[in-house]
This record gives sequence, C-alpha cells and structure tokens, in this order.
Amino acid sequence: MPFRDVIEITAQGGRGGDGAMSFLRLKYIPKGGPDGGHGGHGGTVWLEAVDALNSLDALGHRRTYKAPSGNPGEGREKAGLAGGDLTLSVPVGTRVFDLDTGEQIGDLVEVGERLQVAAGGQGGRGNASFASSRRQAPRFSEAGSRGEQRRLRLELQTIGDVGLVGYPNAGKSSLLAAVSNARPRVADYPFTTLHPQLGVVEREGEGGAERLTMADIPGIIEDAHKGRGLGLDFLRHIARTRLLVYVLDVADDPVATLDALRVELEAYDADLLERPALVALNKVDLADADELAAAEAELTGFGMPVVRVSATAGTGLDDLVPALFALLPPRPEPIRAPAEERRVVVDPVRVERDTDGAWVVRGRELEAVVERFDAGNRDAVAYLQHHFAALGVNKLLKRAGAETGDDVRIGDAAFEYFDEDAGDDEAREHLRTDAADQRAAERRYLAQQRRSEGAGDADERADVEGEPDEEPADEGLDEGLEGGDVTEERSSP
Ligand SMILES: Nc1nc2c(ncn2[C@@H]2O[C@H](COP(=O)(O)OP(=O)(O)OP(=O)(O)O)[C@@H](O)[C@H]2O)c(=O)[nH]1
Ligand SMILES: [Mg+2]
Repeated sequence: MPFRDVIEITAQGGRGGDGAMSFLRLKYIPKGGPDGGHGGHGGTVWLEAVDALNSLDALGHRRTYKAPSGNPGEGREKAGLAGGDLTLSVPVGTRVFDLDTGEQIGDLVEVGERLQVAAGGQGGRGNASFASSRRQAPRFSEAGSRGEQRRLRLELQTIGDVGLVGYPNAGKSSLLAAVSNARPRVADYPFTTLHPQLGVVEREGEGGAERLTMADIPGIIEDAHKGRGLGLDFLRHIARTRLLVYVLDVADDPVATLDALRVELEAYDADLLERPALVALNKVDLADADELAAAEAELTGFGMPVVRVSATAGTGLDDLVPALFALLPPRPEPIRAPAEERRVVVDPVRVERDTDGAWVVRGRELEAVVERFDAGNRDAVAYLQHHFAALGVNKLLKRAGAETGDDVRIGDAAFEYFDEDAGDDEAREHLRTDAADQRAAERRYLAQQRRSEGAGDADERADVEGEPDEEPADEGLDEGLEGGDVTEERSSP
C-alpha cells in the first residue's frame, strides 16, 4: 500500500434545508396563518486526530467529503431534521492548510483533537417567521444556505521527540529496534525503510519510568535535495523533533557522510542544523580500534557528543539512551492563538457593468442573502429591500450610472433597477399600485381572520391602518430594486 503523508481534499458542509411555505388549513379556518417551519442545518465536516492511524492513506481515495444536507421545514411550524456531522479521522500530527489561501488552519497534535473544516449551511426560515403586523401572509420562505466549501491540504508531520537521520543502510532501523518497542524492517540493502516509524524508548528514572518517542525515517543520500533517492520529503517527519541523532556507519566515511547529511538538512530547513544533536557512530563491532579512534577524533570537531554503538551487538546502548534523555530539550508549551485574534473579513459590495449592459452587484454577504430567496417572488424581493438598503446597493448603482429599467444581477438572481429620485412617475405609480394592492389584500385577509376569531385585536388594527412598525421599510416603494415576475402561489421558495 502506498504511504501517503500529504493529500489534498475538498470538504463540503451540508446544505441547509429550505424553510417551508405553508399556511394552516383547518376545517373551520379555511385560510389560517402562515405556519411554514425552518429547514434543518446542514452537517459540518470535522477532522479528528486518532491514535490508530499513521498515514493519510485512508482519506486519499476520495476527493470530496460532503456532510449531509438538512431536511426542509414542514407545515405546522415543523422544523426539518439537521444533517449529521461528518468526522474524518486523521493521524496525530496532521497539519491542515487552506489550499486557496495557503494559510494553516489547524494542527492536530493530540489524540481526540477536533478541527472544524467546513461549516454546514444554515436552515432557511419558514414563512411563519416572516409574518409581521404588516405582512401577515408572507408567501415566501428562505432557502437553506450552502455549506462552506474548503479545499484543504493535509500534511502529516510525525510527532516524535528524537529523529534518526542517516544514509541508507547505516543502521537507523536497527537502532530503533534495539532501544525502543518498535520492530521496523531491517535488511542489508538501501531504502529498506519506506515510511516513518515511531518507537517509544523507556528507562527507569528516579521518579519512575521516563519515555521519549523516536522517529526513524527513510535514508537520505547526497543530492537528495535534487530529488535523488527518496528526496527530502520525509524530513517533514523529523521537523517536529527536538533532538536529532545522526546515525553513521563507522566503515562508510563517517565524516564525509555527516557533512553531506548536514548539507541536505540545511537545504530542507536551515533551522534543523540549530537543533540539539548527537552522533551515534554505528557498527563499531566491525571496525578496528585505530579506525574507530580516528573517526571519533574527527567527528568531535562538529561540536556534538559522539556515542559508539553497535545496534546489532547491543554495545554502547547503555550510553546512548541516557544521552538521549539528557540532551532532549523540554517540550515547549503549545502556542495557541488567542480566541479574540479573529480575522476581519472585508466584504465590500462592488458594482460592475457586464458586456450586455446589465449591472452586476458583487459581495459575498449580499450574494449569500439573495441566493436564499426567490427573486421572482414579489414578497421575497420586498423583504430583501432592507438588506439592499443596509449594504448601500441602490446608492452604489445610482452612482455607477444605473437608470430605471436597467437589469441588475446579484449572483444568479435578476432584478430591475428603479431610481426613486428620478421622478419617473410611471415607475413610481406602478410600484405604488402594487404596494397598495398588497395592503388591501392584507386588510381583507385580516378582516376575515378577525371575523373567524370573533374578536379583534386593537394593536393589530392600528398596524393595518398604516402605523409604522419596527421592521425596516420592506414594501418596495422607498427602494430601488424590483423583482421579476410575480409568482402568486409557490410551495417552495
Ligand atoms: N555488523 C553490524 N551490522 C549492523 C549494525 N547495525 C545495522 N547493521 C546491519 O546493517 C544493515 C542495514 O540496517 P538497517 O537498520 O536496515 O539500516 P537503515 O539505516 O534503517 O537502512 P534504510 O532503512 O535502508 O535507510 C542490516 O543488514 C543490519 O543488520 C551493527 O551495529 N553492526
Ligand atoms: Mg531503515
């Protein structure tokens, strides 16, 4: 099975369920009030670090991971079921990057740690929640919003305390096997080890058992940074270690080897050379005393401790293990970004002119709101007006030179621009009539409801007669965008 420690996937939150458009129908109340319930929220995609994995293979088979959508709302104010969350297991040590921004959005270093990578969409509101004293029979509801979509790069960076670095065949895996609980493959040919291995080294200290983890990686050769051998990619797995052990074969020109290894490490990340390190001069069982003494003398010139060992004969391990514990720097406190350090997202609304003469209004927030309503539904468009006003859409259009009757596109929705200051009497009259019609219809509806309920409500009546209420202007007269064709009755937004 191929070992994958870097993968690219797309995480897609579930879509929110649509809000319902429904009116109560009972035997004796032929035209009851709006009772469309909310749609359920879409599921969220999470990553969770687990102990049982040591590669990203399991996630590499698919490109996109999508959480379930929320269910639509129903009549009688029944909310739709939320989509369940999708949790993807990753190995401990997985770093998560946003592929589009390059930004690191998380680093899962502990078992059980979770990271939200794509939020589910919001459920749409049912028409019941758009009812107000002036709009008692809203014939529209809100569509669920799309779930967040994020292209991700996952990079496994093994979490270990000590990293073994050396040429192929130097005896790194033999050493890991000799001092830890790991049983890696050992063989008399280069590149036996093809992916990182972790082992736990334990010793009895004064205060009880002490442990450290040791990472063995594939061998590195000269010019690995030019892609020779397995390249430098596996150095990623020692990047987090706090102590490096250069494993050198005493019979294989150890000084030149150490020089070459350090050149390769520097090419990957110069910081690696600053890290505490020691030399394990291996296979001493095969060397004669003079050869050993000469090698050791030269190696001390690098300024790090040199320990003579034989991984297979077990010599020197009693010196090596205490040296590891002694030289390992303490684990730094994890740096967590303070919660208040939130990013400020600037989302300006922009107006552009398309080649066909239509105005295109762009803005993430604006497009997201518009997307959730039916632009062909007059009630919905009237409701949208206060969003347009709040975001300055009409002013922007006017400043850009839009004229009454021009086409305006926001996302996939099309509107017609109406300049309320231009003195276009015809357009004004047109809208005024619509609004008046609507109010008359509402009045009839209310009167009917009052009759069926038997008693009237003073507040309600006052509102119908034109008292201002707390909602922003939403009847289309004072604002400049008008919806397309009016759809009289729709069962969904
Ligand atoms: N005589 C002797 N042989 C050793 C010693 N250490 C390792 N070997 C042998 O050297 C060969 C390579 O050992 P490995 O542990 O697989 O070497 P490695 O550095 O992990 O090699 P790669 O995984 O290919 O990079 C094996 O045949 C080992 O038995 C030692 O101290 N003395
Ligand atoms: Mg090996």
